[in-house]
Amino acid sequence: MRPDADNGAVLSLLAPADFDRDGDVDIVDVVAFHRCFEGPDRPPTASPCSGTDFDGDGDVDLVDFATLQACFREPDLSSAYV
Ligand SMILES: [Ca+2]
Ligand SMILES: [Ca+2]
Repeated sequence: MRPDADNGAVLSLLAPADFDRDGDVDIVDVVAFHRCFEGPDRPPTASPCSGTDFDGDGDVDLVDFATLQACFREPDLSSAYV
């Protein structure tokens, strides 16, 4: 799904895992997440990592990955996170 005036509300719901803001959650977003993945109780050292700590506990671990995984779809398909 691509940004346009008709689907702007849907895109705002996809935003948490759509790191490249192209309207889907695909392998490109997984690669962006992976750069920040450090495991439990270890803050990300890569940059930029804003938005990868989905549960807000200061790390990027498997709990955060579970959220990403729930949103993952093929390229150009909207996320299940709606
Ligand atoms: Ca994306
Ligand atoms: Ca986290």
